[in-house]
Amino acid sequence: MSRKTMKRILVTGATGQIGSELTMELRKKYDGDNVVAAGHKRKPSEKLLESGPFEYVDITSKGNIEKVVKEYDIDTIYHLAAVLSATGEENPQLAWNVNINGLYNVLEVAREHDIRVFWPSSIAVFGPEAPRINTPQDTILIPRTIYGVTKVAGELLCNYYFTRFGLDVRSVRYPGIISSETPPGGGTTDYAVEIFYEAIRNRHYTCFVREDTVLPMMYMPDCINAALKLMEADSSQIKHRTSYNVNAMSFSAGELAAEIRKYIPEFKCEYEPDFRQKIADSWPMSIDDSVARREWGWNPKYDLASMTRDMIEKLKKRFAEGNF
Ligand code: AKB
Repeated sequence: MSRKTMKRILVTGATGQIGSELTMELRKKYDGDNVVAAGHKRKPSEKLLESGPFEYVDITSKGNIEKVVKEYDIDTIYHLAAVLSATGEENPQLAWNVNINGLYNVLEVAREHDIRVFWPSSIAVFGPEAPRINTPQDTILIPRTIYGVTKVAGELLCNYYFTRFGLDVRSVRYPGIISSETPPGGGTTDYAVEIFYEAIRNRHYTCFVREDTVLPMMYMPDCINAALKLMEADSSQIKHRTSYNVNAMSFSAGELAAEIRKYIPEFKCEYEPDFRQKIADSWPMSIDDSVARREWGWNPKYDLASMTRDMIEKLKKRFAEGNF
């Protein structure tokens, strides 16, 4: 493939939970040299550094983003750098600055350089006024967290850039993401990942939400597939330029602990809810994603049982190899 037809991709937040795995997947698909990983605070892994270019980018600086875009002749950006819900409540000013000014800078650079953008929104756009079961694609959005506020504002900004400037920006509303490679940081749904690490390491976990807390979740392979599938879809299929609901599974913290106990029978989970309980209680318990299924063929593969089996297998292997 010539350089012109080959994609030249920038991934912001490439050292994060989703970014680290998405970058490796994109490098497999488009060659390492064509996928620039950009991080800021977290140290990049050896794997990330060895498999393609890495750049330090502060997304609150438009100049920083533009420099990398020009240097590598970028035509696609996966903009994942963000402050999540729990950290956002501890520092709302930081959440606004990173999530809103960062997205604005990316959209401006994309507009000026004719770049396709993927940006993740979240189930955090919904607040207590929205139906909590099978939350529809289009419904009332009055989030109670600053993270949710930045996601609603971000969705509107993306839609504006599409209708006003014709910018090809695409988005999904991710639920909690479960993965075995890079731990999440600062989210309300982080317990659904921590519980696996602690179950394998210590046979014990103190969960920061109640046992009966039900939230929508998704396993990393489906999370990556959602981004790739949406970005590969024909423009005419993408009727929603705010963001798409994407669902995979819903379970309570207690149901997750019970599923893990099938593999680690002595595992004990206790529940000590903290400030994150209130955030979880304001979010949907399940999501109606029929619009994404219909318009661009979204179809998740993993449920609670298959995700848990795979997580335990992968983490046990990593721990046995001393690789964590
Ligand atoms: C969080 O918990 O903040 C995120 C999310 C649901 O967007 N994982």
